[in-house]
Amino acid sequence: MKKILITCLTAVLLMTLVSACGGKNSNNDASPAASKSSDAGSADAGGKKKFAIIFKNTGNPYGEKEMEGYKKAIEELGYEAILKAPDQPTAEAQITMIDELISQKVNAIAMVGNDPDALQPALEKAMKAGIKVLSLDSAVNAKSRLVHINQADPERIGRTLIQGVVEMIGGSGEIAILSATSQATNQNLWIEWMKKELEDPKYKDVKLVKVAYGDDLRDKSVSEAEALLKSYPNLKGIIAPTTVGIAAAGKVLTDKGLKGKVQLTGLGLPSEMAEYIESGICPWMYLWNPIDVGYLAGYVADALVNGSITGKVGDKVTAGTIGEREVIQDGEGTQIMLGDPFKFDASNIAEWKSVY
Ligand code: RAM
Repeated sequence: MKKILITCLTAVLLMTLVSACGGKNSNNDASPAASKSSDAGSADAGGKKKFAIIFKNTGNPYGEKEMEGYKKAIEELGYEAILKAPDQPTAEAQITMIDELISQKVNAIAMVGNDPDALQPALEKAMKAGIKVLSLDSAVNAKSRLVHINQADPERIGRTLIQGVVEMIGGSGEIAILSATSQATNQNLWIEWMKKELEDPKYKDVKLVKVAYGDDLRDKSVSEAEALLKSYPNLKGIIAPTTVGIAAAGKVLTDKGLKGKVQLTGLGLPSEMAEYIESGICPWMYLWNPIDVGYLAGYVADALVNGSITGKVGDKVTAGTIGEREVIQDGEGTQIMLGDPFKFDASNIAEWKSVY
């Protein structure tokens, strides 16, 4: 118990992620009454406000946690949450869902984009209809949203993952990346930073041989991991910046008995990765709390709908148990940052695997 408390406390200090410890914090001062005071909302003025979220695709436990956090926030505020995700992680499938939500006259749509640009016409149509649009986790371009909810600093994620795998492989050798889809904004941004980090001459003996795409589908990620091992027999390390990819790679490396021969790191859910961290297949990995990403998005969606923010730099939102966050610049658009990523290894994974 003491250990759990210490872990939680450390995590709170490091990440300011209060709800990561699973605690039901009572200092929820984002008053639903205040939120309901001005209705800048779209059509459904009379009934309960509807807040939608569209994740990348179904069958991803990370996505389920993110949507769970969004729902929690929206229900705390007294509104209705609509959770959606297509079977396949494509922009086309998300566009169909956006059109349905426009017809349903929802008040807000929170997008986890399968493409940075392809959703623009549909999301602009939604905004013209009075719907407040934001993105989270995987951004849509600045014209397609009012603000983006970013889980953590992309530069830090990309650079840290390269530093991690290089340490694991002892400073030299071939490495590969097993990503989600080739259009995923979040993974592509992290990969850009990984490549920038690799430009440092200190990595002259490290070679990135391939970026493979498992599309955040379990089976495809498994076969892409197998293909990497086959095509690159000297491969020494895999970075999977996706929870689906890293779990698939963990299984493949375990099944093939490659512990210690091919190293694995990336971004993983503690609940799915505990066995591979405990066995040493994946010495350590990183993530943030996906529930908190969704929860923050829920409070920001409400602030956009009730008109207390517009999504411009300097706007402030008090997000329930997470506390206050400020809107900052993000290229041509704006964003709100959740916090720092958290490192999971053999020393702390046991405490975290039941949390998310
Ligand atoms: C997968 C998804 C998600 C990403 C995590 C790390 O679950 O691609 O968008 O943030 O991995």
